Amino acid sequence: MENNHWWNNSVVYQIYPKSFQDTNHDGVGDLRGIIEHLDYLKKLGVDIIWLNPIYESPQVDNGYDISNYKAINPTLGNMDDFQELIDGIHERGMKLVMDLVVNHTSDQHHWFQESRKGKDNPYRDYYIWRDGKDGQEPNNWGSYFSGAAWKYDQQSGQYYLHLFAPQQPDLNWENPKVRHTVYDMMNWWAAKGVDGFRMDVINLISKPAGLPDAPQSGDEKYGNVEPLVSNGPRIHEFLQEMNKNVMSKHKMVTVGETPGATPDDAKKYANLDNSELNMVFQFEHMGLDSNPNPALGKWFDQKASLKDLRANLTKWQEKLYGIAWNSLYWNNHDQPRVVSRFGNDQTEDYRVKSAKMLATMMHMMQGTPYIYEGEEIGMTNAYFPKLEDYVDLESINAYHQLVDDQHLLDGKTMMKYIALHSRDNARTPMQWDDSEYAGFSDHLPWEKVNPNYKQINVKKALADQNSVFYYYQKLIELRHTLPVITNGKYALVPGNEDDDAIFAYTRQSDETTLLVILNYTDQVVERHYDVPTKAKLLISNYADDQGNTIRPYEAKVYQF
Ligand code: TEU
Ligand code: CA
Repeated sequence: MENNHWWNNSVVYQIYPKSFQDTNHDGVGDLRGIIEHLDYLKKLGVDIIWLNPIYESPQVDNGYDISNYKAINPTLGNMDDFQELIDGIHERGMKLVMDLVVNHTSDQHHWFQESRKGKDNPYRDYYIWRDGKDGQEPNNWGSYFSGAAWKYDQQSGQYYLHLFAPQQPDLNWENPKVRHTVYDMMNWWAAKGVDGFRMDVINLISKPAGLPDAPQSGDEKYGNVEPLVSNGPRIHEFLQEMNKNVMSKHKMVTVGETPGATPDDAKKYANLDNSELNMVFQFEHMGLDSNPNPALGKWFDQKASLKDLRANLTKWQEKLYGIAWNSLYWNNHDQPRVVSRFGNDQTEDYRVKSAKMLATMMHMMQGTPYIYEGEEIGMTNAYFPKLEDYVDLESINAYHQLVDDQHLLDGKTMMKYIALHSRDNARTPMQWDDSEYAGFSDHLPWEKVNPNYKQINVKKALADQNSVFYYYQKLIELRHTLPVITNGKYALVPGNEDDDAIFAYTRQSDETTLLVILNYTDQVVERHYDVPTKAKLLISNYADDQGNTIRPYEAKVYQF
């Protein structure tokens, strides 16, 4: 099975613009800061750059609350900077993917400002308004950011739906005007040269008819909306319509963010027939270390076991093969740092080795790999100790709901969980060098710098041939030069299913086979694999190969 789209053997680099590079001394990253580092990204070898939202926004949720879809946030730059950025990307043979946030807008968007004026305003039906039930919210839905998903609006006497913050009202996709306005806006950006979109929570846009109550269990204060609103009744119709109106007219790449999507859902969203999206971000492997109590959600301190991780990644590789296309990721702006979460950041040696091992695990699979800024130098969680150190509303709201309001956790335990799982771990400034503020800015940054920036930074990584950076560079180069990484069939090595320490899989094409051997632990183990004598060691994170003896966090890939 050949996968021939321009993006099939591409690697994506995700930039969180606010935290990448500040150039105008205000402590906030900006578009000119990205322009300054395009040669760095070219050196790494990535093909596509995805930017988190750079549109006009009051920044209640760092740009995921958009007040004007066709304007650049002035803190980040202007349209001329944007043009220079996109030209700079294209001149270097790379592509640009923008974030598309159309499940909701900001409450400052003029559509919502109009909508709340009253029931007969022409924009009323752009959003989801309902009467209360017995003096309460219209249903039991809880918001992703704690509290109810409904807010009562005094001015117009009804509640509006917000699956995220109250300042992020949900758009009404049942209204064809909303849909076609979105398609026009997408075509407007495409005309500016944008090469694709990452679609924020795109599988939440079709709400179930009648908006029934959501499942609610035990300690949960509100119903859990995700099983109810994800993959809703008209979602495939909407995406096919979008595809006809937008994607089919351009050489675009699209990735949908789809919490709650299973492989069967992904087969529809990301089918190779190109009728909807090109791929989706699924969340199953991101949920393996969640709390067993649903009321506590992701707040927990246990590591995912190798058994669960291997079974999950294997399921996605096998189920989508020949039918749909996978995205491959460990990190993004919502997730803790991979080396701290699935690897080991306790010693410098283990940090480097485990970062490379986890990179190998993902980058040898079938799909499109995404690298999140700083992952390529092995940046770690920040482990900030105090609630005041955190900026993100998700962590702060969750603390107040679970500790102060519901008394489900004591403050100390919650702070431990936040240190491990807060989204702020991903959003600390990029560590460029060992100067004050890590070379990110010469002004106090909007979000604190990780205190380990003197040890972990780009300058150091570029000066060390054994750094995590050069390992990622090599993985990217292998993907570009070996078609088996794009097209080969994935299989677990027989007998590996129950191994507590080693993950071993193969990728096979008519011409060649890759054997990937990964030690997920800090233990030395002995394993025998049939490696033909003519096999070549393609890449490894140790200086030598000790055959059947596999050292802590060792990763090796043979080709034969
Ligand atoms: O995230 C959607 C989403 O699923 C998150 O709420 C996720 O569950 C959570 O962040 C995990 O801790 C997208 C964006 O990636 C996120 O940054 C936005 O805050 C959110 O949508 C609302 O737009
Ligand atoms: Ca700035």
